[in-house]
Amino acid sequence: MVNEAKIEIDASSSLNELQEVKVKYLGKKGLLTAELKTLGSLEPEARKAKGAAVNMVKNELEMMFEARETALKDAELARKLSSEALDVSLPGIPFQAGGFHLITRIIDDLSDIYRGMGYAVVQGQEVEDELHNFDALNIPGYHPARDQWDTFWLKDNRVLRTHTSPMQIRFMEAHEAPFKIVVPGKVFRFEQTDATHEAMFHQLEGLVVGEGITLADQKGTLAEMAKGLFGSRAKVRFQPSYYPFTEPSADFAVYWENPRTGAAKWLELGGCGMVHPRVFEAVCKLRNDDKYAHARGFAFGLGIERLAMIKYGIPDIRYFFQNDLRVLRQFRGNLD
Ligand code: FA5
Repeated sequence: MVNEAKIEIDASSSLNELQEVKVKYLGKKGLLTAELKTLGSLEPEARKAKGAAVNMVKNELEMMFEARETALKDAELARKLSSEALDVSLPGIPFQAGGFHLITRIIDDLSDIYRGMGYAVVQGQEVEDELHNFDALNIPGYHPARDQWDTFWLKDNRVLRTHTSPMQIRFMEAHEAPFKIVVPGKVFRFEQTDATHEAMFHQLEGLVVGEGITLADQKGTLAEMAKGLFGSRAKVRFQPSYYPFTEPSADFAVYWENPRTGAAKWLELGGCGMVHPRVFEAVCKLRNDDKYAHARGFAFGLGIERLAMIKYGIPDIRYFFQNDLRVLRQFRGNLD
């Protein structure tokens, strides 16, 4: 029986087949079990002898089954391993790394420069009321400056803010002097778009209020910003200008040498000036106290797209917002 079983065990090529052979010999109705059952009818002497013989066969069969089972399992594992093998030397599947938009990166850079000078970076709201966008900034309804800042009106007389300056009012309503803040964010204007004008663009507003603040502090601050943005040789120039909410007012330009072309030029960045007393008056009215009645401070506002266009040689402001990845991908790495 052992020889026959060995042939069948060796011939079984899977664990299932082996199990069938096992049942045939060792199962409840198996051949060996049948032999064991005959023991009862034998004389004690013969039973003892046959019992021992049958047990030996049983042990031998069990060992053979176990050995074959191990061999089949090993073979199965080897087959699986080779079919599921992973070639770690193959190149990986490439994926596109994302990146921040150039405008976001410039806002981050500017915020860092101002944080370094002790400023807080605060956010305003994009939908404003007429009071904060115009009236409290000394731009009453009849004022011609309203034309310059024509914008999108909502049905309830609110507007998409035309500049970040309304945050001057909101911040002073809720905070005490002295303080230094910058406010980056989106602004909106009813513009005929062209290469240098968009209907939505970004500004950075600055406001410093405290005792003894002068226009010299304003100039020093902007010069520091210019050095942070354009390198230690950058300079700042003021030109007389007019804004209803500052007096005196100036437009400021930065002198910058382009490291790629070597060309140097003045670039207009934005407006600035000492906060107009009427702005402080409006704040006192809104706060219902006189804490800002004798305050002094300076304010400035600059256009972020214009800055980016000149620094990075982008010829048309509309490129920023057309989602053309060929434009945007150029600015994923180091900026300078
Ligand atoms: C203002 O908006 C004032 N609030 C700035 C200010 C703040 C002055 C505080 C004094 C004190 P202006 O309208 O000039 O000013 O806009 C400021 C800058 O925004 C401009 O210098 C320009 O860089 C940018 N800008 C203006 N209009 C557009 C436009 N349509 N598209 C892109 N950039 C623009």
